[in-house]
Amino acid sequence: MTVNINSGPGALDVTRGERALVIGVDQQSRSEGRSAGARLDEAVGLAEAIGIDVVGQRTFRLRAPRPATLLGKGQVEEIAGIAKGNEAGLLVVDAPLTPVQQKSLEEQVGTKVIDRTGLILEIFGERAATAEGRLQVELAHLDYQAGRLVRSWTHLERQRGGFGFLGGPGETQIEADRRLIRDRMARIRRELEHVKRTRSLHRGRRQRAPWPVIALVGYTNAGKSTLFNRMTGGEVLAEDMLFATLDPTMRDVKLPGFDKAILSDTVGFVSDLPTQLVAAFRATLEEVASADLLVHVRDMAHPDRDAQREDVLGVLAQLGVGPEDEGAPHQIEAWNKIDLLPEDERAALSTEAVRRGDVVPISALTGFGIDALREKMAECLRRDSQVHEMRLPVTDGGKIAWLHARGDVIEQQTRDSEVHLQVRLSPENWARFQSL
Ligand SMILES: Nc1nc2c(ncn2[C@@H]2O[C@H](COP(=O)(O)OP(=O)(O)OP(=O)(O)O)[C@@H](O)[C@H]2O)c(=O)[nH]1
Ligand SMILES: [Mg+2]
Repeated sequence: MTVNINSGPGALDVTRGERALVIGVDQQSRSEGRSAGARLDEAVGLAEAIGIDVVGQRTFRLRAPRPATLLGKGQVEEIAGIAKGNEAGLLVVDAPLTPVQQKSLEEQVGTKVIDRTGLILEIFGERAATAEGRLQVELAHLDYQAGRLVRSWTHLERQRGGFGFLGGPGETQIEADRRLIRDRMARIRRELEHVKRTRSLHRGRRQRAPWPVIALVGYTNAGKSTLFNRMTGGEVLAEDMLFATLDPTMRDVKLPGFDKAILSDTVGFVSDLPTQLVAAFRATLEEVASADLLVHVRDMAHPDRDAQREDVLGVLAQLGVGPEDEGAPHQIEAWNKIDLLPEDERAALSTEAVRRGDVVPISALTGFGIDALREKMAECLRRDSQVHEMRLPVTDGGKIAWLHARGDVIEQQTRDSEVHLQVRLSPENWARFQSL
């Protein structure tokens, strides 16, 4: 039996357990710094993340992309043969397809076809857990779908669960679908506005919380959740599955010299993230923007680790928290999974890390380097800090407690009804303190 993964209007009709072929496209221009094999594995991982049964996978080399089908004629015939032989009902193409290419491939291969963007949207559609996340994903889905509504495509739209009824007299199916999509998008935007307003109220309250916040960011499957669990004793889902985490989670973390700090686990990034989804990320990643420190967790055993790093920095920049953005949190890198590397490479990375100073090699799995990472986090939170002298009325217990939590209290004396303090504070915290 097949179950519809998405039943909302954004659904692309991919079904769990569906037998599928995953096709990689090796194009010179798109493969910079990546191995075709690792890329194909990732696409298979994405498909498996929503329960698609991958019955065949293969990368095709592309010399000159054909406008009609992207792939060459012989290649399309070959794929059709493989699909038939494996009784596949779905073809996943790990590349962006134009609506026309998608339609031609569906006809010539004889299966449904989705591209990488469609696949990622499916995953997010299935996983989004918060009201806001669901709305953002639905919006992205509709936006993607609207672009796919092309003339002469009506029969397919119906098949894939278009809105399925005609509008007024003389209105074509496509026009009706377009209008419905537009209306629905407008409604979602209004709902989102409302959710956002509510959230910023909550956030206003949280921002006054005196604890420093550290956010883990990184490519999907890099080990963020494993590290989060190790450092906080938490039990979030950490699995060898792409996009295991979609909603941010926060928990207390122990850091040397800090009464309390908060660690935030976040959704992973992936290359060629659909632009429609970046907005969805922005919403879930507001925690990241308001964090005091970002720890970029990297899978150092991955063949594409450098390309992945670029992807992550690219998305962070789109979110306005790239290393160059003004007011963005400090960033360090945690070089994870070094237990998987041979001894000599591990040694080389350790030397490099010492030289750079903003990097800590770790293994979230074995616990190697975690204490050093705690030290580094604490050091960064204290960086640029200055000692401030102040006097507060003894009755101001809230502010005094705040200073103890956020800063490093070097000296404290009570004279008459005043408390004299010497406190080391980061510039951010000093600014916060003044607005308390
Ligand atoms: N060998 C090894 N495996 C690790 C290490 N850290 C994490 N893993 C494995 O990597 C896989 C992914 O780990 P997660 O913690 O779920 O990764 P994530 O970054 O949270 O991934 P998403 O939530 O999907 O973005 C799991 O199978 C982990 O067991 C490590 O240091 N060494
Ligand atoms: Mg995770």
